[in-house]
Amino acid sequence: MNEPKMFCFQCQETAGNKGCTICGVCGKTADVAALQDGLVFETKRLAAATTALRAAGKPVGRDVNHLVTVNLFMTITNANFDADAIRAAIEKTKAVRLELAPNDAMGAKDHIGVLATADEDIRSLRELVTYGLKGLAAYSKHANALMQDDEEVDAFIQRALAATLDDSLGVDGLVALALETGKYGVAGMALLDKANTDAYGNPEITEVDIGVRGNPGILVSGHDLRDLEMLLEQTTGTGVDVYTHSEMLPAHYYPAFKKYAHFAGNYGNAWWKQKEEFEKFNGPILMTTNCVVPPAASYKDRLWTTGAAGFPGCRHVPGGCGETKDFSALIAQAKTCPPPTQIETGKIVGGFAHEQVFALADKVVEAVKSGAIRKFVVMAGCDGRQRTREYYAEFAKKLPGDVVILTAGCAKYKYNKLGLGDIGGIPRVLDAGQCNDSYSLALIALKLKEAFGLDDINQLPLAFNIAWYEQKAVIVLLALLHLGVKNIHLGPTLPAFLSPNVAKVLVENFGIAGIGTVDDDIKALVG
Ligand code: SF4
Ligand code: SF3
Repeated sequence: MNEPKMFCFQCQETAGNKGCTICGVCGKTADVAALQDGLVFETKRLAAATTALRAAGKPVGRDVNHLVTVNLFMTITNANFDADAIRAAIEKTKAVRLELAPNDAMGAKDHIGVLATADEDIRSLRELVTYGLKGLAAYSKHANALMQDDEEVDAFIQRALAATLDDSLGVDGLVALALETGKYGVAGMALLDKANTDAYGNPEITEVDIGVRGNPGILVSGHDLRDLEMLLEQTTGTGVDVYTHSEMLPAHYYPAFKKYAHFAGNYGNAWWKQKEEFEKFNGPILMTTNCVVPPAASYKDRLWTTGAAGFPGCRHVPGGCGETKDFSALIAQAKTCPPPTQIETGKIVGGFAHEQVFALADKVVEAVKSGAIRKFVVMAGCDGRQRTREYYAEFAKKLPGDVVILTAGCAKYKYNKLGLGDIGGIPRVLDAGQCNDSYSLALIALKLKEAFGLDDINQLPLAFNIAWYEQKAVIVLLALLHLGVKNIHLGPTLPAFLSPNVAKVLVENFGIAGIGTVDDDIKALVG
């Protein structure tokens, strides 16, 4: 067999559900894959140095913590395709490590890339931890952008990264580390929830327009609310409207953004439809994070990146935590563009994060007690382009009318426009927000547990049918496992990075299962 040009199996779309070996299904080239492997390794090496410093009672600066989180974020699926940006991050990381630990003599070559670990179970667990940490780093980075940090989370990210280079750590130690990653996943999502709600208020029930207005517009995608805020401020009074795309939709639910009259609505759907939708949007598009699809030439000069996102040939708006980014060039471009072409009309409703649902708790509990609501199904997670994901639209359509869907993340686009109705005024699709707002769903479940006087979250009339795609879903999954949630169905395929033995551990201890047919799964999950 020929040597693979690259090896990556971190996302759900990995080739043949085994691994991308020639180029990424996502569009990542072998060169960029090698650079990302190098950046992950250099970041782990820096983490080993900072972990040693902490063990010696020495402090580690916030800028070093932020470097670790941004580096990991850059290697998440569909975040950064820009070889130069990744190369620069590698050089910066090396320089910081040499400053902190001039005598670090670790052999590099043995640790770079997934296949450097020969034993498939150790490899599987190291990658499970690494991908969970990538997701956690992404969420930390968003909190950092709002000037909130949790030193314990950062110290854990670095300790766990270092542990994935530790050859003395066997299967049991790595399983424990994966579960501990889930614990810090909860802490990381709590940090981000606090950062978002401190800055922008608690999400509230909101109708979001999905049509267009007559002005030129800027479309903002990704997950970074601080970037959106700066853009809204800088576009005020310019005659340019701002629309959200994909994971930025939940920004409309926050009270603080409602004051911007030019915050026009949500345009389009989940990330994978961006080629046709960005073409039709006509104006500039700002990608604040993943998911970036390699752009068509027709709109490449309108695609801008910022933060951890990047694409070669697309302009990047610089700026770190606490700095004000300058979006004037993007705004100037918008003014020269025609208004967006309408692709949909109507409204969608969301904003069912924890405080809003707590305010409705009596109504919800009453509906369950009276039998009006039979069950809740958590269908949070990611959307994707594979046909097999039609399963989730079908599943939502075929769910009995007395079942409520709790969602977060871009998975919702498979069913949030189906008009699934309501139960006594409670919509059948309750959208808490972005994938990180799965934390809200966990708080809602804990609140229901309390309201019903149960000892165990698994006794609730609640089932989990989660769709995953990239590494943020991995940290959400590990967080749910840490909270004691059992019998999660995960699809459309189980991760390729789970070796048969590691998958067995998850099945036996947590009842994790894949998906089957829609009818069988509805029977199994809601009876
Ligand atoms: Fe393949 Fe996914 Fe890795 Fe891209 S991120 S190279 S699609 S496994
Ligand atoms: Fe979506 Fe990329 Fe995961 Fe944040 S935008 S949920 S896939």
